[in-house]
Amino acid sequence: MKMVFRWFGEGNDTVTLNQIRQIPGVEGIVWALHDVPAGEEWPMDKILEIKSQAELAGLHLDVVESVNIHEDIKLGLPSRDQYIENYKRTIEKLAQVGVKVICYNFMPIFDWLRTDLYKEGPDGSTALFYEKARIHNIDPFDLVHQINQDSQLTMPGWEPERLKHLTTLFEAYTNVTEEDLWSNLEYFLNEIIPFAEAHDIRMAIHPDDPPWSIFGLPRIITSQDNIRRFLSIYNSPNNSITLCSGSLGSNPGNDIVSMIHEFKDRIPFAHIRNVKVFDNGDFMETSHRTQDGTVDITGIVQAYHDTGFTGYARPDHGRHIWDEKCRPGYGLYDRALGIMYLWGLWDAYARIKEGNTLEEQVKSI
Ligand code: DNO
Ligand code: MN
Repeated sequence: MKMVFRWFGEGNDTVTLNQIRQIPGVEGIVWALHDVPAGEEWPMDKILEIKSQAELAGLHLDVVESVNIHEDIKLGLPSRDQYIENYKRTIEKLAQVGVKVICYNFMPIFDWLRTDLYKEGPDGSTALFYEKARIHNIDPFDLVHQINQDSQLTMPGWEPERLKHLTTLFEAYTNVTEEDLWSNLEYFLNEIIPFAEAHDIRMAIHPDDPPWSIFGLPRIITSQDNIRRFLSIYNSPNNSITLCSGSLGSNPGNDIVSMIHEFKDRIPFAHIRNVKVFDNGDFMETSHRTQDGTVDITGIVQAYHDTGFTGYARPDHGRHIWDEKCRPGYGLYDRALGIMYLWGLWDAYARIKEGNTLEEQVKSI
């Protein structure tokens, strides 16, 4: 397991590279050019700027999250071909600087969705929260407005520029079914995966967050069955997944441990985090500790260990603790604590394995 940490870039993140390099076992940043709109080709000079910043801090830049997909590709419009061309040009450049994994998602209009960015927990910390009843009653425009007001920094997927066109976007999706989205995804994969293969880059789709339809928009990367279907569309190690335990885990019906065993050769990138799911369908992001939420983080780390996981992992989101002022879900403290929990479990399993081997050796004498 190679530990990495998401960084939003100089001036766009409250966490610094020097802080990141001091978290035990972190070797690289997970990055993106957040100011380049979805669909546009990434400029090489900006890519090189991040490369030199990361290298100066002794961190690699193997993982990009995300190169976002233009809505026209998800909608299957004729203009998608130009956006797919741009995507290929970006892949080419990322390969040149040594990128190995590109995370992306195929969710219509929105990326992750929550109703509160700073919901207070029993211990006074705050975290991202999803209130089912509110989602059913709120107008998407009001939600976008509220989220953008509450967050101090522009969040990926919620760029005001893009969301200004919300009405047009919703209209465009009126008759788009889940099957349409599957076939538009297939078109994208047939174009992109051979290209990614040639450039030695693993494309890793992120599951939908939360993994169900919202505001009537189709969502398809939601379950073990659907991930199986996704992987079979294009059978190649370069067509792979970012297994996000928190996104999938907000549906308690999803068995992440089973997914790790089934999809083990197709997971170059793991997001490991916990959520607490309530009986009424609400969920709250929690600390990484298994007992604090509904997701079996202990079992998940064990499954990665047992399957010999050598990919990249990051703690994904964290709570906001110790009065930290940070990007929602992306503070330093709780994510660093999360990493230490993951290493604790990982190192313990490694020791148990070693122990067994020694025992076996003793037995065989
Ligand atoms: C949620 C986060 C997401 C993720 C994007 C990937 O779990 O990891 O914001 O970054 O959906 O494209
Ligand atoms: Mn995630």
